[in-house]
Amino acid sequence: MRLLMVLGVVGVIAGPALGGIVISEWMYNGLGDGKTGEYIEFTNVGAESVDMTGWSFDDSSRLAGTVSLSAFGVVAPGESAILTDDSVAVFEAVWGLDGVKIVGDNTANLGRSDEINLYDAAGNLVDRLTYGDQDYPSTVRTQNQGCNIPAADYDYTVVQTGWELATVGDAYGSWTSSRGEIGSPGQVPEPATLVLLVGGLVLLARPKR
Ligand SMILES: [Ca+2]
Ligand SMILES: [Ca+2]
Ligand SMILES: [Ca+2]
Repeated sequence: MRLLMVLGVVGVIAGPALGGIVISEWMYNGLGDGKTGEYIEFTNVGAESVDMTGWSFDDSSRLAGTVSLSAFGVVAPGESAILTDDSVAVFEAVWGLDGVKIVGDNTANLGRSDEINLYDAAGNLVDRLTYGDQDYPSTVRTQNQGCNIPAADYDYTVVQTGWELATVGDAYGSWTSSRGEIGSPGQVPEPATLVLLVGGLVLLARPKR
């Protein structure tokens, strides 16, 4: 009984997001015309597919339903999907992507200090990231460079010091877009790496369900 209670508490601390879709990378401004090219990467870090029909995004206004993510459809374990303010065609072209799920023309745009909110089909908050190098000193400013969130930190909802801007050839496989941005949209570490980094937390979170 005592063990179950301890495991339950740990599960709450680990947070519910670890079982499914998480925010895994973001870049608030890019090098497109009018500084477009921002993107948010969502990744299914769970063991089962997630149907994102009816899911939505909003920025700091925190309103479920603002930007539909239904077009992602079913996202497989380990798969990442992208929301951007570029058109889908432009984003695919500048990053050289093929086959990555992308929702384009995002109208709830990200600023230097802003928030990413992910809601499921019932309007429940699934994951959140509040960020801004002015509000949170010594944290990243993701202008023209993405920041991949370390897998061990997926449960955080506020930007952490120590998270790093993407550099070419980093552990996330980041590369340079044709416009000169650096990031790894649609790509996360190999599943084996994810298991090593998150495995312990997932195991601890499991008894909660
Ligand atoms: Ca922006
Ligand atoms: Ca998170
Ligand atoms: Ca990435």
